[in-house]
Parts: sequence; C-alpha cells; structure tokens
Amino acid sequence: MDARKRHYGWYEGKEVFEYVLTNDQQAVFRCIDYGAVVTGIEVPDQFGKRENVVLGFKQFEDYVNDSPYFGAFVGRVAGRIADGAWSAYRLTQNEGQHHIHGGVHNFSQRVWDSRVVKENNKVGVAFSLVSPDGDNGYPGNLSVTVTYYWTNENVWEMLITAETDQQTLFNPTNHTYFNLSGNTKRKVLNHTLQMDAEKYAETNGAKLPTGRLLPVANTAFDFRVPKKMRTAIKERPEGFDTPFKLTGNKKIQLHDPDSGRILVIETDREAVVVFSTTDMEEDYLVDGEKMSSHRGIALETQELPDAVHHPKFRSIVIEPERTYHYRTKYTFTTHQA
Ligand code: FUC
Repeated sequence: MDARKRHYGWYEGKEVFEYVLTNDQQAVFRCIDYGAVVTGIEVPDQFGKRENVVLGFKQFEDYVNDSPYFGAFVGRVAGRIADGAWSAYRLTQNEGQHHIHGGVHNFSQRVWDSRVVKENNKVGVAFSLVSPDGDNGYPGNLSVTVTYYWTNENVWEMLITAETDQQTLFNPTNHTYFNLSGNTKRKVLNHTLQMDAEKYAETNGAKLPTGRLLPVANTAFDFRVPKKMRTAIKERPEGFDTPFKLTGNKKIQLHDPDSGRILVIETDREAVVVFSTTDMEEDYLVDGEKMSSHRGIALETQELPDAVHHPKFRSIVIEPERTYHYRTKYTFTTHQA
C-alpha cells in the first residue's frame, strides 16, 4: 500500500493537496483536501485493464469554477430543505426559495484538514473540518471527520463521524458520479442498476419529497432486479433525481456488462438518491468531451431528503455530547471474462 501527497492547486490563499492511494493490486484512489472530493478511482476491467470509473476534472480550477458536486463531500445537509426552514432557524436559500446541499461555500467548497491514516490492509485519508455556529444558518459548532480508506481488495470505505455542541441537523453524503466503462468511453445506458428498495419518495416540481413513500412495483422506479439504465430512461424520459428508501440488505449494485466492472454499495444510511444526469448538457469537459446526459450516475447514500418536514423519515437532528457515525462501503469487482 502506498499513499502519496502532492501539490494540486491554490484556493483562497491555501495550498490544496491531492492524495494518491495505491493498493497492492496497483488500483488507485485519488482525493483532494478541497471539498474532500474523490477525483479518481482506477480499477481493473474484466481483462485487468485499470481505468478511471468516476467523473472528474483534469484540473483543480474546474472543481472551483463549475462543478456539479463531482466526487464531493456534501454537508451539513445533502439535498433540499423546503423554504430553508427548520424550527425557528432560517437556512441559506440557495435554490430559489429552498436550501440545497448545505448552502453557499458549503463543505464541498472548503479546504479540509487532512492526514494519511494506515491500517492493516488499507490506507486512507482522514479529512476534518469545524463548521462554526451559524454556518449557513445552522446552529452549533459541528466537527466533522470523513475518512476514505482504500483497501487491498479494491474497496473504498467512507466513515463519517460528527459531534456538535448544540442541537443541529446533519445529513452528509458523497456525491460521486460513477461510469464503469472506464475513462467515460461510453455512457452509462448499458449499465444495469439493482437496489434493495421497495419504496421511493415521491417528489414535487421543486424536486422536494411530498412525504409519500410509494411502492416501486409496476413503476419506472422498480430496480429490485437488475435493470438497464437505457430501459429505465425509456420508462421515465425525464430521468431520475429520486430518493429511494433502502430495505433488507440495503445493497445497491451497478454493473457494466461491456467492461465487466461491478460496483456494490453497502450502507447504514436510510436511503440513496439516484441522479441520472438526464438533460445535463454543460460546457465543461469530462475526459475531453462536453458533459452530457448519462455520462455518469450519482448514487448518494443519505437519510431521506427534507426529513425535517416529514416525521415518517429518519430524523437528521443530532444532539450534543454524542458522537455520530455513518458508514458506506463501495466494492469494485468484475464478472469473469
Ligand atoms: C443531486 C440532485 C440535484 C442537483 C445535484 C447536483 O443531488 O438531487 O438535483 O442537480 O445533484
């Protein structure tokens, strides 16, 4: 196992570093201390060819200028909070009248403290920051650490811990977009997606949950058995920006039959938001080509969005004098050639 740290850029007078973690199979995990962003994951296809399977930019400036949260750690609260309202607090309204992804200059746009951590069979980077009382309207000084481990078995483990000195909200996620074809040489339409999710959260025109959890059976949202994204998009041409409530083993599996790569996600979180990038036609480049629909798929493990307004959703209120732990594991394998 090997961990290297190197200069990546400058942000608000601070030097930004990239960490390159290489395991004994020569598979590589890259991340930066700006936004705790995952910038690359290079894993073998069915023939052993290592290529990158996440969307990212070539240079640091692109992450700062116009990133749709590529690889980013999102907080304090991922997703939308209706009207930026929680209790008597008023959170930054940064998507129309609503609050999204923690507000402005949120966790994905700050330089974190970081250090390399080593354990048996894995190496990682621990990123920490303190979000001050009043940050984007949230009460309490909140200390957050997110550790990304990269193991010898090509597993990325994400461990999050948090402590606060006042009651506040916390619902973090990592916003990595996956494309298992390798260096985005194909779109994700031939990938199959399978999820242990019996219900999805109905959303309104503002992409906010209505509070109704509906059965996936006989809908485009049924991914209980593997379904090609091409088929899913045909069933739902507007695509997916949808919270699914996880059940059973809470497994999420993405498979690219062409490269043979498989990603299995396991989590202790309540839900996953699936964002299919449908209609994302952008000017910025990914692997030398303009970002366009279905270049990737974001699978964001978290508690159900806007939980503060829906008592049936798992609470995201956290209390002082406790340490909160959250865990998601991403395993990369291949089918047999
Ligand atoms: C997901 C979506 C949002 C937004 C963001 C970049 O979290 O829920 O709609 O587009 O990604």
